[in-house]
Amino acid sequence: MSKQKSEKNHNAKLSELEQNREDSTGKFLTTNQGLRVNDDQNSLKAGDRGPTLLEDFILREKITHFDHERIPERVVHARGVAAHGYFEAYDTGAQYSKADFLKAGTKTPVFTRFSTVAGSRGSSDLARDVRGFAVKFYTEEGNFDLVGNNMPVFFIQDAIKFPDFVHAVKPEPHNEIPQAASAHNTFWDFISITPESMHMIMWVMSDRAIPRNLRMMEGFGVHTFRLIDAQGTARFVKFHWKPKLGVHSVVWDEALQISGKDPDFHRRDLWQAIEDGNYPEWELGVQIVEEADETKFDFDLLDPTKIIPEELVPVTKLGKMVLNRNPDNYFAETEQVAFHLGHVVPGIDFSNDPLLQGRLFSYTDTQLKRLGGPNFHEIPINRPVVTVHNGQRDGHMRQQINVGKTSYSPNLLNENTPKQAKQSEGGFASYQERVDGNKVRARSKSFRDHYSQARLFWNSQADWEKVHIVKALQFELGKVEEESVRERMLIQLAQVADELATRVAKGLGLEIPSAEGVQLNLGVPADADPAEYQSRPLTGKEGKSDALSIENTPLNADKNIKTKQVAILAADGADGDSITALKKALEAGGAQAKLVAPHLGKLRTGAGETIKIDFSLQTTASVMFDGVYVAGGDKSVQALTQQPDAVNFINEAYRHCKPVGAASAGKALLKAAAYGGADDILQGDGVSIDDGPDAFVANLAIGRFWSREMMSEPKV
Ligand code: HDD
Repeated sequence: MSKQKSEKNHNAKLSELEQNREDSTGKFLTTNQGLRVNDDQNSLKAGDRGPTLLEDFILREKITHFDHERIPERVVHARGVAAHGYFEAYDTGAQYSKADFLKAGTKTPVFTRFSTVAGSRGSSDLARDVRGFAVKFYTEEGNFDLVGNNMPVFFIQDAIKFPDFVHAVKPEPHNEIPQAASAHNTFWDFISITPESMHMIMWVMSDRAIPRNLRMMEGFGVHTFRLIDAQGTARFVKFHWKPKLGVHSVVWDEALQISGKDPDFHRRDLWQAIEDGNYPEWELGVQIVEEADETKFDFDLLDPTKIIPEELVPVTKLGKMVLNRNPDNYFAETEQVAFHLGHVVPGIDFSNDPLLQGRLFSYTDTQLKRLGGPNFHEIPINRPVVTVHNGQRDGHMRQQINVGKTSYSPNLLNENTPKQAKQSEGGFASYQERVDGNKVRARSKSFRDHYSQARLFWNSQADWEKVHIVKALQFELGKVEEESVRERMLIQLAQVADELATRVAKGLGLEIPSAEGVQLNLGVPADADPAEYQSRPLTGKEGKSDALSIENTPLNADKNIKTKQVAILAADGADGDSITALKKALEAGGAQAKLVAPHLGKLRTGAGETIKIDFSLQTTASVMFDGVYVAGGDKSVQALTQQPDAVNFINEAYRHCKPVGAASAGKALLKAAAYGGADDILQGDGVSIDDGPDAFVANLAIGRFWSREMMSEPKV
């Protein structure tokens, strides 16, 4: 590791990792035993045309290690990307939690991993899916892991259903198709008879499931947790991560294309933003509910398919997270990091959410398989920044050399140490919740409201968001081969909102069937009366919650162009001044301009200057950018109109509702790209024909122009 990189954005965890970093620059090649290797090109043979000798320990060591390079991928969340950074506490948290890392001004190193859920490690970033959002805080009291998602609810209410749910969404077992996609029979079969999933389905069918990048999505702890203050008072909380850049998504057609053009789109974006110094930031917040208020809502705080609407309980910000350094090695850090909900510190505790309770088992168990044994906490990325002392010993790959004779307690040979810590000394003591109940396998009646928050979500969406949800469902159910599954889904959607079901049904060419006789899985134990488990009927009071709509996220209020990517299309003969002026205006606002031309290398402007080209039309596409601008210069524009890729570039950007701009000569390319009336494109919202950059930059700040989609796409 170069000294410069290892010292960049330094924190306690990064310096702790220093002892494990290896840098081969300028060094001799050695075996794993440190022996210098003289010939790494040829195996040891009996004569230069003879057989290889078993004696060749160098060959054997190299091949054996290679043969064992792979470990099992995560059973879910296999594809991910991660970064280092820090969390800095505001002065708000200490009154609710005694956790050391929430004391005002405390800076704690973090390692954050984002992931898709269903796809395998080599799948595409742009699958329609939930995104994992897992943060490891290396606090002075030990590691705290907040293992959440970018959606605030989950598909199921009880962890015992997790394997069923995952088996349904994963590729089908007989042919392992489709990869990283929920658009298939088994997923929708399961969902169509599982009403508790309907709220989550609304989120997954919304644009939240196809983020523009990982820096522009929210995160949620999902479950209700507890914060415990210095006096021992507990309060229920829901954790939220709010991105500084607001919430942004792509459209489905874009997602499909990005999956082919750059399957690493999100991973690349995060990496590049950090390398460019555009450090992503989120604020951590909590919704706080006093214990006395636990039952005052018309949903159960322990039910992970429910949110607490922000209108009922606002989010109190506790601090901010900044990701400011990429890992040095993907496998060592991003692949080997092991998160677990049960990694908590004093001041944070659990609730009885049955999904949370099951997760408390699953995460350590899965690491034993994935990382191969009980010492995975010793892997550098998983080590806390504080020292570890206990009587646990041995196991595969043990790193720690425990000195002394005692690995048991009580002992007097080592003064009964390591010793227990009092709470005043930082010892963790579980919150003493009073629990009194019969041992039952059952689901609380308070969990039987399956539809009202799904409807709340639907009601809260802007018109364009509703269009996207309808289209997503038409796509997903359109890929389902069994008509009975499609029909059952229409019955489910009709419970959420008639309008939703009717619009989806139109695309499927189906009528909404009667719900009579459909056997739903309502979590009924074999000996119970199904009537007792019926979903609670909607009350008609579902209303709206502004925070649920992407349209209302902070960036959309505070419009800016920070970190947006713009393609400037040009060919030889382009007007260099129009390129320079736009670049300057974009960079002044924190956006990035890339010059895209028919060929790579240098572009020769009309005035004879040369400008470096960033991408050829072959190596990029409009779906990689937030907006497209056509440089001036008749010769350049004429050349571009002859290039199908350039015409397509504009056509797609327009279709995806992005800002499209052109210097006045560029009109010709826009017209060539128009579908429908050739002049319509010039009048479209968010289309600017202007020799100066101002109008284009203003449109870029707005983002997408959904009115175009409403006009040009088939109505759904
Ligand atoms: Fe999980 C990984 C988030 C329910 C069992 N989960 C995993 C990761 C995230 C989540 C972000 C990836 C961590 C990483 O980057 O390494 N999981 C969630 C959320 C859930 C949830 C927000 C619901 C609120 N998970 C859930 C249940 C179970 C699991 C109910 C099992 C009963 N999850 C796992 C796992 C994984 C995992 C099998 C796979 C890899 C790993 O743990 O380390 O144990």
